[in-house]
Amino acid sequence: MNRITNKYSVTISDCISKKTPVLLEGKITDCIKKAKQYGFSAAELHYSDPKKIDLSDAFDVLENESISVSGIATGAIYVIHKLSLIDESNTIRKKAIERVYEYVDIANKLSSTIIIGCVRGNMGANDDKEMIYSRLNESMRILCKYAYKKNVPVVLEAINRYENNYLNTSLEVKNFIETFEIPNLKVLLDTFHMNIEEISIEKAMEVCGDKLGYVHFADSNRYYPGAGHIDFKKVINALKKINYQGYISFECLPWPDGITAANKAIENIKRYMGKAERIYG
Ligand code: LER
Ligand code: MN
Repeated sequence: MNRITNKYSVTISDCISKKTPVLLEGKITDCIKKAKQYGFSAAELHYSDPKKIDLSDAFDVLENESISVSGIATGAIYVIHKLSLIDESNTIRKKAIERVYEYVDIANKLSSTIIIGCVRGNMGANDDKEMIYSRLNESMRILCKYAYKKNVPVVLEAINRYENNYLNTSLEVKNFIETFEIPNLKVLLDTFHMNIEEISIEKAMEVCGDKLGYVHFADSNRYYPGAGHIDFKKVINALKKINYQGYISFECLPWPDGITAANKAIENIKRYMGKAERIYG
């Protein structure tokens, strides 16, 4: 009988806002201590600039608190700095890839995964889909090769249509990554996006099977699990069926505030885990 993963991670940043799905704010070392105190086994880093990731004391604190860095988000490269992996300019694509390299170097030091979400950019109204896929393919090939040499896993996220206008579903991302023969590239599924895009969240997870490398949990309104209407018992059962052993990272809006949301998220998910076990065995 498969056992469900018990690796929970919380999103952290040097600067959080009501509109971005990050829960804890502050210096990495302080956030790591808080994450441990609230019962998480890892933190996911959301920093607008890799240079702001101060590793000086982080190693000691990570070791003392026996906590890991599960993932490093790269979305700021596009959202803030406007560099994308599919830009028509070779120079901009190269700059975007080089920015990802900076995060990969940190991921290598922290034994973490790199998250490729919004940095893939958006298609223009008149862009040809095949050309866009081929640009993304080329950029991903280059950066996954770099990450592979540094022993860093990479995950590509399915994101809802209102934020990214292609690669919105689990199947689209899975099919895309299967065109690669790169062993360090897997799918990231986020329940908030899935609630918008998928016919069935559970089936979409099952479709990914062992290609699923990372999971973001947030409820239908992007608040903590339990504050909306996604049935997390079913989601947990789907993860169990495919024997998912990766991280469940809480990428939720800090509502009513980040600390309350982080505590509610972990408390509710542990309860749903127990219920899922009783219902589905
Ligand atoms: C990134 O993981 C994500 O889910 C996007 O919606 C960024 O907000
Ligand atoms: Mn996400």
